[in-house]
Amino acid sequence: MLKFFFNAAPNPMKVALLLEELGLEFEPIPVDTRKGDQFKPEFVKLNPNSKVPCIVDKGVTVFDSNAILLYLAEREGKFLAGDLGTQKRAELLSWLMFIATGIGPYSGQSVHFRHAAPEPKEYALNRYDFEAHRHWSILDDHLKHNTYMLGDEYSIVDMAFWGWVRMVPYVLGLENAWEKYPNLKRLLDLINTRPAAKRADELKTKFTFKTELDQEARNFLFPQNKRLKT
Ligand SMILES: N[C@@H](CCC(=O)N[C@@H](CS)C(=O)NCC(=O)O)C(=O)O
Repeated sequence: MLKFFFNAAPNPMKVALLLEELGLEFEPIPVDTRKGDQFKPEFVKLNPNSKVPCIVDKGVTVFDSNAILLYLAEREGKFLAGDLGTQKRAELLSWLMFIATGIGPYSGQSVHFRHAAPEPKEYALNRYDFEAHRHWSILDDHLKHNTYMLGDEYSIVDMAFWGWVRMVPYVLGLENAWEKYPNLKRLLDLINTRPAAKRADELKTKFTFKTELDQEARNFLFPQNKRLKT
């Protein structure tokens, strides 16, 4: 059976949604990153990047969330919104990579500098907050004229979007984020009506993950801090 290594963070949640949408049978395997499970040798053999998500299925290992979305959607021939060589295919690749290389990293750094980094952090926070807003504004504008990310058809790009968009108020530190970005909220609400989204969301409730961001968790999540002078 397909093994799904995950936690409740945005990148694994994209894959949880696709697995549920495809109706594939899978074994969820929790990776508690605040306890350092991502660095266990047996996990690093599967994902040398020591991050979730990762899947192993039929002898094939895939890591990195958007790679997994593309791999499974192509294998199953679903949620791709168009055939190879079409304009829709080009849009799918463009938006999928935009989410992978823009939305994810800038939102992640915005969270880090807003909620976890020590002072002084004004310069870094300003940069990542600015870039997170810039990336989310592009999606909000795009969604003014499109029901889903690729127009009328629900695809893996919407699933990649769903993983992160749920975090937008936290990413931007804005309780009223949805007033600023109503089109993001509209698509979030639309995806949330899907039974697969409910099931994906419920997955984390079946396991207990460490929630405290204590020194042990910080050492695992922010290993770069070892290099700082104390
Ligand atoms: N590019 C990777 C990023 C994966 C990633 O950053 N995963 C986070 C959870 S969303 C993680 O494993 N964090 C634990 C750590 O950094 O040690 C992907 O899209 O899968």
